[in-house]
Amino acid sequence: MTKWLGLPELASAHGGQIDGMIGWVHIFMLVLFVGWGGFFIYCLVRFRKSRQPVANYTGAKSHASSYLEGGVAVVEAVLLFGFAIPLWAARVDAMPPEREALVVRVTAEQFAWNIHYAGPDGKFGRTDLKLLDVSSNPLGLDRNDPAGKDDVTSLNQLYLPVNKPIIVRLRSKDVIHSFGVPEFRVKQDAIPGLTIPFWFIPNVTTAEMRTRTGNDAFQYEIACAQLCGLGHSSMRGFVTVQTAEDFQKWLAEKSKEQSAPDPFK
Ligand SMILES: [Cu+2]
Repeated sequence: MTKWLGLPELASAHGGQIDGMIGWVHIFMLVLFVGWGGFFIYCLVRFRKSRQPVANYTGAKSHASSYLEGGVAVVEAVLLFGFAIPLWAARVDAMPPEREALVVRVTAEQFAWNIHYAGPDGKFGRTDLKLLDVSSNPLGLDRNDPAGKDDVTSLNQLYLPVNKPIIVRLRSKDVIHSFGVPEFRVKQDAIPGLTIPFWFIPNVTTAEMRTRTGNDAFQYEIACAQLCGLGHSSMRGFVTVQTAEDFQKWLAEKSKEQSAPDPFK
């Protein structure tokens, strides 16, 4: 229904509702625009100088415009209470249970996205500021913690399984950033000092999207949606949506690779 708005391709379960909302707001604003525009032109003609040489200090006596404004307020209230607030509540209150979802920690920093998976054991390892090293351990992950041995970290590469609820726990190391993936209809600010959870269900794999768009190089992109400094425009991450099997394989491989002792140390 919202193809006419030129929105990006849709690749998440809840995205249709957001598009519907955007569509209705546009339709309603178009009606308002035409209505008020017409009224304006009517006034220009009706109250032109040749017809109305002397100003009338009493003004309009009918209540038509008050009723019209009342009607507009009612439609706006319906948009707000009927569509926007229920949609927002469903996104924010109804988090899926963690055992049915994949939990990923995403930590934004100038100018990169640090991704952290709990690994096959499903438990995040301890992180400690003292272990933080900008180049080798940007999250300060303690590999000696039993829960942290199999954890997987990556830079700017977010891998996700298709059709599974994803809970992202979003943080920032420095300034305000914003995690935005237009195809998922997801955008959330990262605020220093807070961990903000949000969730979505990606429902189109990267491979499917490449066929759908006819673009073999298609990539879902995490665009930082808050101007966060000089390197803001280069703060790009990529999301690869895979089948559940491919994702498990990827996670197991990375976990093995990263838990092996570093041969260069
Ligand atoms: Cu940023």
